[in-house]
Amino acid sequence: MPTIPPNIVVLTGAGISKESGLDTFRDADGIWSQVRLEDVATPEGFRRDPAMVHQFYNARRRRLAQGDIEPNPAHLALARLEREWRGEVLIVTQNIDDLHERAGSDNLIHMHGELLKVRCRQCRKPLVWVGDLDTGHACPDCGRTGSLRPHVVWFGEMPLAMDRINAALRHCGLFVSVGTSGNVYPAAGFVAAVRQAGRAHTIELNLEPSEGASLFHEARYGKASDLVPAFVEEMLSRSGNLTPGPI
Ligand code: BJW
Repeated sequence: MPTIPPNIVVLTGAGISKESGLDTFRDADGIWSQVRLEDVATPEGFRRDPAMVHQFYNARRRRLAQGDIEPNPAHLALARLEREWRGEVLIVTQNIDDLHERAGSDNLIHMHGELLKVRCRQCRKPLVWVGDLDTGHACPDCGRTGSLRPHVVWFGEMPLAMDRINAALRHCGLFVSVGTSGNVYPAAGFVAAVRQAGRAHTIELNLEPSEGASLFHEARYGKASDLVPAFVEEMLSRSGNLTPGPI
């Protein structure tokens, strides 16, 4: 009987993009030390002051477009894993940057949305948007002015593609969490969901133990650009593409 390699789900967070030059949220120098999340990452904040929220995301969109922001070895290694692993590799990212795509990952879900898209609150259509957005812009589809908002998931809003994510978590043989602090649900609950399904080995790769660290079978601590390429090399060099732990 041929060995069937297990499907892999990789959850990524802001830590994977830190070495590409993008700020995390909750580290000492992170985004939440610069702005109040209630002001910029809630629907209430956007209703109160849309211009200020646009300014916050415009600055991040401009930063993402700067020449020095590029995928780092961790993004590139995950794209290699998807190409060379004989089972399915699904990346579920909480990040709104496009560094996984730029690294070559195809099977990717942006559960918290995408910085380079906006959507119309009237006709709900997401659109690619690379420049600045302000309250004077009209939706190119329905023509309504002031109805465009960043295509991101704020606190109190439902993350995207949850049905597909939950199905993948139930059926994977390996769950890997990279560069996330485990503070924000539902992503913070994925490891528990995987453990409950009882099939998969679980690994955390992070700079430091996350909030849910004790729930993982295995953990490695250090920079994503060191840990992820080493982990991928290890996975691909195992004969038959088998996981490191029991499945
Ligand atoms: C490195 C590194 C290196 C550094 N190498 N590693 C009470 C209990 C439970 C849940 C809730 C509750 N009250 C409210 C909730 C729900 C709420 C929530 O979780 N709140 C918590 C704060 C408690 N969640 C929601 O509201 C979500 N929706 C939801 O639950 O819907 C269900 C529902 C809706 C309505 C009614 C009923 C039910 C939505 C969450 C949306 C999160 N949005 C944001 C902003 C997105 C857009 C943007 O980017 O601006 O998403 S917040 C922010 O946090 C962003 C991130 O994706 C997310 C996670 O952060 P992440 O990635 O973990 O970053 P950090 O900074 O926290 O961690 C980085 C890690 O990397 C650290 O550990 C570092 O050590 C490490 N690191 N350098 C490796 N070089």
